[in-house]
Amino acid sequence: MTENTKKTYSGFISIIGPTNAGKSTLLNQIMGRKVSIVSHKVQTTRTRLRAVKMVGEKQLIFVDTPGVFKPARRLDRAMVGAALDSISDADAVLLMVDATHGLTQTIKDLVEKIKDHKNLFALINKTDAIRKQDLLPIAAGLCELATFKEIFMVSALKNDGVDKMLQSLAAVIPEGPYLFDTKDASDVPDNLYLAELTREKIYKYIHQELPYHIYVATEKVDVDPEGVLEIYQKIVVNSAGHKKIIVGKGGAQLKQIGTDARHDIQDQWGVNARLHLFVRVEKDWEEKRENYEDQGLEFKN
Ligand SMILES: Nc1nc2c(ncn2[C@@H]2O[C@H](COP(=O)(O)OP(=O)(O)OP(=O)(O)O)[C@@H](O)[C@H]2O)c(=O)[nH]1
Ligand SMILES: [Mg+2]
Repeated sequence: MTENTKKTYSGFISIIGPTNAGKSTLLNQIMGRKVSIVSHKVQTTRTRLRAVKMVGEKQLIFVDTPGVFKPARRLDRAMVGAALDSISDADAVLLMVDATHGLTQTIKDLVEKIKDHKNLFALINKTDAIRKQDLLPIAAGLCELATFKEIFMVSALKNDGVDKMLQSLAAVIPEGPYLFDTKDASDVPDNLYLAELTREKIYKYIHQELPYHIYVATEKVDVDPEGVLEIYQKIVVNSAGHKKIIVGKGGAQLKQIGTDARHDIQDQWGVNARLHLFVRVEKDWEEKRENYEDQGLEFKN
């Protein structure tokens, strides 16, 4: 068979589930490196993110989505909207259940919305965190809610069950031309990814509600004569009180966030970097369209 008669396969797989189930952890494990930020807090991922993974000759385009929860604010609606919109063009849907929470009402409501999809899969994640005998009732409960092609038991954190899952998902990818380059990659623009790393550290160190009310944007990246990246970012908060918390005593908190983010950038990109963080108070930033576009989100009225 010559090169141009070889069959190609390509398709989208949407990872959907409640917030904090481990969707981004799974995507990073699939890609073998960090492409999506992770935190122990809920509502970490804000926008849809695509990552291409070649499994043999098949191109699997994974879509990480914001977790599904009951939206209250405009930002919440944009996040949940981005998640549900991803289902309509998906060739397969992977519903992620957090084994430590089981079949919550959020899962049940979500299954109602997706159960007619022709390639519906479920994944019970965090199998490392519960007893084996507690897994089966979750799987049985899922079977009562919808018809799943397969239910995977996975620990995204420990990379257990991920390869087997990839093989099963690859089997339903339709024949068609490659939609992206055939090298593993994600579609997050560099500036947004750099901002995400800083936002991840804010989720890590700031324990109040505050992380849900900030956003980070990369304003400029320069390269100095020694080849060091000079990265300028703004952290937008909506009150002076929040600014005080982020900056911390004598600037200590901001320094910790910045140092950690810089180390991450240097490790991942193999460069030297200086990270300049500015905290700006912008009351009502959540009501402004341009701040959504900065984050790759659609502004919804
Ligand atoms: N024990 C255990 N923890 C996990 C596993 N997968 C993810 N986690 C943890 O669960 C938390 C949430 O992980 P994320 O990947 O950010 O979850 P998410 O579903 O992307 O969350 P949102 O973006 O907020 O919707 C983090 O603290 C992870 O370390 C797992 O397999 N086992
Ligand atoms: Mg996430």
